[in-house]
Parts: sequence; structure tokens; C-alpha cells
Amino acid sequence: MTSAILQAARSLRAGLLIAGVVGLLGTAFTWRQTRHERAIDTEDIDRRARALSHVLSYTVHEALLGPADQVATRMGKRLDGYSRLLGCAVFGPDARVLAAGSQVAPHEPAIAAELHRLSPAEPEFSTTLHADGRPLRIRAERLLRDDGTLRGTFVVVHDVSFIDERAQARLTRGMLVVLLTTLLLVVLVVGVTWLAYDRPLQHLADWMRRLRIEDSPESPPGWLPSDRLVSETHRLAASYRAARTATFEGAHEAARVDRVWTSGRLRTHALDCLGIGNQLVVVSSREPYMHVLRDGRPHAVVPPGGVVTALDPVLQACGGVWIAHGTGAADRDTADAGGRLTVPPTAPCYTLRRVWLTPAEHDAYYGCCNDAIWPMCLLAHERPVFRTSDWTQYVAMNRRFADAVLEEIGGGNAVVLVQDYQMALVPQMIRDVRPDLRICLFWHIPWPSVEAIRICPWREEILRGMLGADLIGFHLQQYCNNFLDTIDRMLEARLDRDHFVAEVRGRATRVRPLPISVQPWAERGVEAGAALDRRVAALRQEHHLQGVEIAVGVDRVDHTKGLPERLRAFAHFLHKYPQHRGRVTLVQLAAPSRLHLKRYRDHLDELVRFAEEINQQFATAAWQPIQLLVDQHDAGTVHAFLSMASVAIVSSLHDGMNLVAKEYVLAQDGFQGCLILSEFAGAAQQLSDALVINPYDTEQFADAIRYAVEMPVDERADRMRRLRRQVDEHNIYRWAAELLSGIPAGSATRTGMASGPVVARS
Ligand code: ADQ
Repeated sequence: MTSAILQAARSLRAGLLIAGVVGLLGTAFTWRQTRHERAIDTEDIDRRARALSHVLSYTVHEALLGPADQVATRMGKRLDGYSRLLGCAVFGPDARVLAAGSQVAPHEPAIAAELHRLSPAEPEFSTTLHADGRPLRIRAERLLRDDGTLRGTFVVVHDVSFIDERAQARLTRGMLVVLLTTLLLVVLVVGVTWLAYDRPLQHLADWMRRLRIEDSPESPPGWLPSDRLVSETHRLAASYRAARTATFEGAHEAARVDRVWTSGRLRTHALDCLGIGNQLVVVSSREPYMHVLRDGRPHAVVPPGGVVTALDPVLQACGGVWIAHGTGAADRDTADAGGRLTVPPTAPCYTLRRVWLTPAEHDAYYGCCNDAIWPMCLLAHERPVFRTSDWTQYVAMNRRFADAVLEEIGGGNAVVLVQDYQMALVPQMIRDVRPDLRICLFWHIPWPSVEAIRICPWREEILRGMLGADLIGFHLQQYCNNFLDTIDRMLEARLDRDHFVAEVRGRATRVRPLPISVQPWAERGVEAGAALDRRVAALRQEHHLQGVEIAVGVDRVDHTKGLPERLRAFAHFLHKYPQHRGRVTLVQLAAPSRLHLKRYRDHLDELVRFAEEINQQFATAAWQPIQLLVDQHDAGTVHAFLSMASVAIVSSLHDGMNLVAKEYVLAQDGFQGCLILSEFAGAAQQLSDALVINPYDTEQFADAIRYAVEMPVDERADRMRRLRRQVDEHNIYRWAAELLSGIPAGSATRTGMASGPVVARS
């Protein structure tokens, strides 16, 4: 829209320029024409004056032969004028008036002065003078005696104010025509430029954009300003499609050969990618294992959240160090003096290094993360708050994490995987000290359009911090495109859009879509077979779920997850389709999150109240429509609920990926589940066999729940098998392998380097 307005402004500018030139030429021509016609009118008056002089000259001669005081009597009424001819006058040789018409008399002094001024030797002359504010045209003829001496001067006087009036009228008419012509020209130029060039080129630009980011855009725009452009555009589309198909087929073939990635295969691949003597270092704000106090004794729990779910299996497979903020009440007691311990507690295989923050540092640092950057990137209608004091702490804490990374690496070599928006400045901070290290930043949340990022007062610092990485990963191609557009608009940068590389101040950073995934449930130590059946039966009994179908949701309690929208749609489903009351229960596992922030506490309270209201409205003695289980559940419980649910609901208002959708697919061993998935979750790009909904559309959402519970068995199985295949083939090990392969071998890469699609191979 903005670009269309800019384009229209540009056309208008061209139109105004052309119109300006035409207007100037028209004005000059009209002015010249008016002058010319004024000269013709004056000549005409002079001709009439000359004719009158000739007619009266004999009579004037005769009158001058007599005494001077009788000239007037002899001339009589002949000197009076009519209409534009004011009349005539006779002057003596000394330029004193001898006789004058009645209308000329008032102007005698002015005429006499003019006669004085001019040489008596001139036989006749015409001139214009202004008397009493009127323009008068006088024609004077010298009358000579036989000996050549001056006998008198005969003067014919015209009032020529009509010539000025006529010229003025002509000028006004002419300027009006010029103005109308100019206006018409502006409209024509702007209209024709818009229709013939701007609009088709705008369509062409839109189409090229779609060709770049979509899988199968429609054919190129039909009408373009030149035939050559049409044929070249068709050729470009054909080549692009061919290249894309080849890449797709190549990737498909590679995937077919490689198919499923395992932790063992990732380990081998990681050794290849890391090289000898390079350790893997992960840095994130959330820790993979947190120690809380239960009955006065430390107890390890896994905090809920996508970063941990995704990265822990990678470190378990590859080993290394994970640096994170220690938040558990018993965290200090379970770590050594340097904040280090080995994890997972059951089978230690990598080091966790905890970083400590004071309460004041904690509040300001997470204030910047959760009040500013999070709502800016996740478009869930929460207004970001940018506080300078928070930013100062954000910079300081990023420095602390970067220092911890550098301390862990010491003089050695490492590949550093920096995680998410809480660490945006860490890549450049590490790079400043160790330019040789290979650094990757993975951004777990969406990267919105440049317009959304523009509002951030620290946008440039954040971008420069991120660009310290050799590779920046996002979940989707769309986020990569948005990121490059942001760089393009905000920084002085060279972009290679073919290879998705941004070069700023001589350093190149690759930008890649790397959709994150999850680990197979079997590797997470959860029950299977009979043990799982027992856990499911126990949970059904505990929560009074016998004999009902279960729709499940598993989320951190966060505004972006669309939990009120989910409850509202479920209530509407019960209202609209009463035949399902008593037969379906929504079990919502809700992990409290960011409780140090008031709006998160309020959101949890609102959710609890809303669930109670719905329960009061629909519950019967034997059935409760919503079971809201507010807790951070262990993996076994999450898995059991996901496997027993015939429907899973993910209704994010905006989500980078959403791992729960994938966890549900992997939990459905009987292929009888149905996934309802928000179109605003990144996962919807990959899991197209889900029922994709708009969570804001309560009507559509409620209908989707109905469709899911009533879906025929065969359709459920078909959809779930296709979803399963997709998640099996794109598990977390493959993601990690592609991420490691994507980090260039040497840092400080330049755009000239070969950087084709990232396909991990072992
Ligand atoms: P999140 O939004 O935290 O992180 P999400 O993809 O929703 O991540 O995954 C949440 C994880 O926490 C899942 O593994 C889920 O099982 C677990 N979980 C949720 N509620 C729980 C509960 N009550 N008890 C126990 N476990 C629970 C960010 C981005 C996402 C992106 C991930 C990974 O916001 O868009 O998918 O990172 O990149």
C-alpha cells in the first residue's frame, strides 16, 4: 500500500514536471501574443488619426492664416470628437494652444508638455501619454509655411484605455486556457503512467516477491510495458521453477536416502562438523535442568519450554557445555563454586554452567526480554514497553553471558550456539574478543516485518549484535525474508538474496530457515506399552475422565498461546453442538510462566476464572467440560495425556514453531488422533494435514473441534500417518545436523563464498 502511494507520488512528480514546462511555454506564448495584438490595435488608432489629419489639414492651414485668437472660431465644431476619438487641438509655433475640442481641453497642458519635449523639426509623430490616469494616444502633425518655418501643430487625440482592457481580457483568457491545458496534461500523464507503467511494474514486483518466497505463485502478470519484458519474465519464472524443482527433488532425494536421524548419527555428524578439539557450547537464558526444593531436599525438574525440549537431546548426543541462568531455589546448592554441574541427573553427559543474577538484574533484564522484545516480535496485540533502564541491564546481562562463554572456552576452540532473543547481543560480544570462533544464533520466536521492528529504540544495536554470528537460524523462510528486509532498511549492508547472506562492515552472516523439532518420545524416558496404559488409566481415574473423549492442550500460560480463545471456542462448540456435551472434555495442561510479571499472573487468574465459568455453565453431575491442570508436569504425564487424547489443540496467536503440535503427532502411535493447529504457528507450514484454524474466528474454531471429534476413522489415520512421516523425518537430530552443517567452516565469511542449501549428511 505504502509503495503504491510512493509510486503514485513519483508519477505525480513526473506529471507536474511536464505540466510545468508546458505551462511556462504556454504562458510565454500568450504574453507575446497579447503584446502583438496590442501593437496592432495601436497601429489601427494611428492610421485613423493620420486619415483625420489629412482630411482636416487644409482647414487648419486656412484657420492659421488668420489671427491666432480666431483659430478656434474658424475651426468651430470640427475639433470635437466622439467615442474613442477625444478630439483635436491646434497649437501655435510656441506650443501654446490656439483651439481644442471640448474633451481635449482638460489635457492641453500634458499635450503641450509633450510637444515641447519633442523636436519641432519632426514633421509628424505619434506617442502615448498618461493624463488623469487615462492612456491617450496623440498624433501630431507640424504645419509649415512656404518658407519652411513652423506655423503650428495639429494634434489628434484618442483615448486608448480600451486597448489595455482588451489586452487584459485576452491575457486572462489565454492564461485560463494554459491552466486548463496544464491540468489536463497532469491528469493524462499521471493516469497514463500509472496504467501503462506503474501498475504493471508494481504487479511485476509483487509477483517476483511471491516467486521468491512462495512455493507456487501464479503465472507472471499478463500485461507489461514491453514485449521483451513479458518474454523475459516468462523465462525467469520457468527457470526459477525449474531450479526450485531441482532443489526440491535434490533435497527430497537426500531426505529419502537419509530419512530418519538418530542421536548416534547426529553425534558422528557433529564430530565431523565441529572438527577435532572444538567443543560445543550452548548459551540460553533458560536452563535445561533446574533444582527446586521438595520436602527440604533438592529435586531436579525440566522447565517447560521449547528451547530446552529442543536443545537438551542435542547436547545429550554431542556433549559440551550449556551456559544458562540458574533460577531454581536449590540451584546454588547443587552446583560447584563456578556454578558447574553435570547433567542430566540420571545419566550425566554434558556440563551445565549456571550464571547468577541478582533480583534487580533479573527484573530489568527480563523486563527488556519479556516487555519489549517478546511483544515486539510476537504479534499478539500486546504493546511493547521499552525502558532504558531495562535495556542497560539487558546489555550488561548479555555481557555476563558472553563472558561466561569466553571463560568456558578459555584458549580452546568451540562452536557456540547462542539461543533466542534474550541473547541478541552475545554473538557480537563474543566475536569482539574471539573473532576466530564459529558462532550461530538461533532465533526461536518469529521475526516479524520490518514495520514491527522499526519501533524498537535499540533496533540497530540488536541487529549488529545478532550479525556477530556466522549463521542466524529462524524457523521459517518468511522470518528469514523479514530479517533480510529489516537489515536492508536499517543498516548499511550488502545483501546477497540468492544465497541469503548479509554482509555488514565486511563480515558475512548466513541466514537460514531451520524448522526446529522434537526428540522421539521413546528417548525421553517415558512409559510405553502396558506401563503407558496403566499411567493413562490412572490419569483418567484421577481426573474423572472415564468414558469421555479427550481434547488436550499443553502450553506455558502465555498471551501468545491463545488460551482464552481456545476456551471460548470450546464453550461455543458445546453450545452449538449440544449432542457432544458429556462426551468430550478439554484437558488443558497449563504451566505457569514468567510469574514475576503481573500481566502473566493476571492472565493465569483470568484463565482459571474463565474455565470455572464454562464449567458452571455446562457441567453435569458426571461430567466436567474443562479440566484445567495448572502445573509444570513431568514428561511422562505430558506424553500420557497426548497419547490418550483423540484431539490436540494448538491455538497460538503467533508462535515461532510450536513443539507441542509435533509432540502430539509423535505420541499418536495408534494414528487415531486429530490435530487442530493455528495458522499463526510456524508448525502450520509443515503440518498441513492438521485442521488449520484461525484462533480469532470462534465460529470456525468451534466447527473444527466438531469436525475433529466426528472425523471418520480412515481420514484420521490417513492424516496422522502423513503428519507422522513429516515429523519422523524432520526430528530434532536432523535440525541440529542441518544447523551445524550451516555454520561456515571459517568465520568472517564473505558473500563470495559458495553457500548452497543446507542439507545435513553423515
Ligand atoms: P515456547 O513457546 O516455550 O518456546 P513451545 O514450542 O510451545 O515453546 O514448546 C513448549 C514445550 O514446553 C513443549 O515441549 C511442551 O511439552 C512443554 N510444556 C508446555 N506446557 C507444559 C506443561 N504444563 N508441563 C510440562 N511441559 C509443558 C519458543 C517459541 C516456540 C518454539 C520453541 C522452540 O515460542 O514457537 O517452538 O521456542 O524453538
